[in-house]
Amino acid sequence: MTLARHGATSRGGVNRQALSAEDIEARRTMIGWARGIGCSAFGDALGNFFIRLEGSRPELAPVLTGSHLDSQPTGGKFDGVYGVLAGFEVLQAIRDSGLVPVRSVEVVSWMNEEGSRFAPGMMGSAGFAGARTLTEILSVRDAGQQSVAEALAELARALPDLPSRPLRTPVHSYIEAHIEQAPVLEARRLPIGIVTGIQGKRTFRATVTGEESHAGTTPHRRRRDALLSATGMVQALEKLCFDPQDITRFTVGMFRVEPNAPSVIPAKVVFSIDIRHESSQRLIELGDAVLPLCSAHAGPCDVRVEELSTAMSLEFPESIRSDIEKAAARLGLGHMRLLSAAGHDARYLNDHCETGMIFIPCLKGVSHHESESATAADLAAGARVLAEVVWARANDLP
Ligand code: HGY
Ligand code: MN
Ligand code: MN
Repeated sequence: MTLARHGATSRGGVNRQALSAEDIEARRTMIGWARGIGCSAFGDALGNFFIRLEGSRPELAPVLTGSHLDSQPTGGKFDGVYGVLAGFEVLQAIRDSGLVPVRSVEVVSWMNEEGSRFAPGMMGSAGFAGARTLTEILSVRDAGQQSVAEALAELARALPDLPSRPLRTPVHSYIEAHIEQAPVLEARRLPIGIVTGIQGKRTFRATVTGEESHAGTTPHRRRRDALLSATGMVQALEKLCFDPQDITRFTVGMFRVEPNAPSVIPAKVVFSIDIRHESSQRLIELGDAVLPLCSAHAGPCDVRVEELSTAMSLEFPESIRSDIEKAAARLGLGHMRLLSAAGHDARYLNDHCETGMIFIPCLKGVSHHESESATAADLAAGARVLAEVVWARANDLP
């Protein structure tokens, strides 16, 4: 609730864009908390933020947990933040126990998981794991044309004494706690989800170019109306992605018209395309059809389609899934295995170290919405399972 004040919206949600003033203030709050329990805090070249509890053998690869502090524009209080704070609770519990783990334990907040200010999302985790280069990330600009590099420079000015660490440092294992963002656990009245994997996702940006002209004097035959062409493309894509089993997920969430004036024929439309499917084969087929379909519906306009992210379906290793399952059983907490339909930073850590995720239910499965909520009992249950798994792995000797 304290962190939710950073970017609080009037309807009880959160708007805390990546590297915004609100994001910086949330980090400042956590630095204070970290130092309060004798832990250190540091960043890296991509604006990822870490809190470290030193183990008895600090030279060993640490166990990492966490998620993200940035939110969607009409986001909730729990998406991402829960994983960061559950991780912080683990550090506090270790401190309070007076025990010292062999491996250090770190809590991370990945930069720009949501991808709403800077597209694509998951920049911090992808860059940390080497799936994206620093150069390509730093050059991405937001709608106001500010680059990630410029936003990171503002972060550095705001938190000048935060030491920085290299990217791709060794990690023993990464466990992320997150709300499910779907209604399965709640419907089954189970507090714990053992996440088996993450469905695939391909995102694109389409730029449709026409020509601005006078709404009253330009005859239809002379128009190059970017909005009409763009809406034709969206309708065609919707038909392409429709499936009776309702497994495919197709979303156009961002649709920017320029010059966006009532009496000017739209000269340009930029829109996002987000396609997800648990079958990588189907995702490849659908994603490969995007450009031809947009071109076929361009009419008198031009269209450019850039693929921003390509991520196939993945499975987390059975070793960490069974650790989570055993911890839930030990704690007497109902649990089930399920696939994540939402994307998470754990996707990129999965290529860097042994990785797994713990889900807890959220109210009606609603997320990316200001009404997002979770119960204290479920939040605590997830943190306890996380603590069990993190503690065991932090004492797993090489
Ligand atoms: O889009 C996603 O799946 C993530 O919640 N940003
Ligand atoms: Mn999230
Ligand atoms: Mn999200």
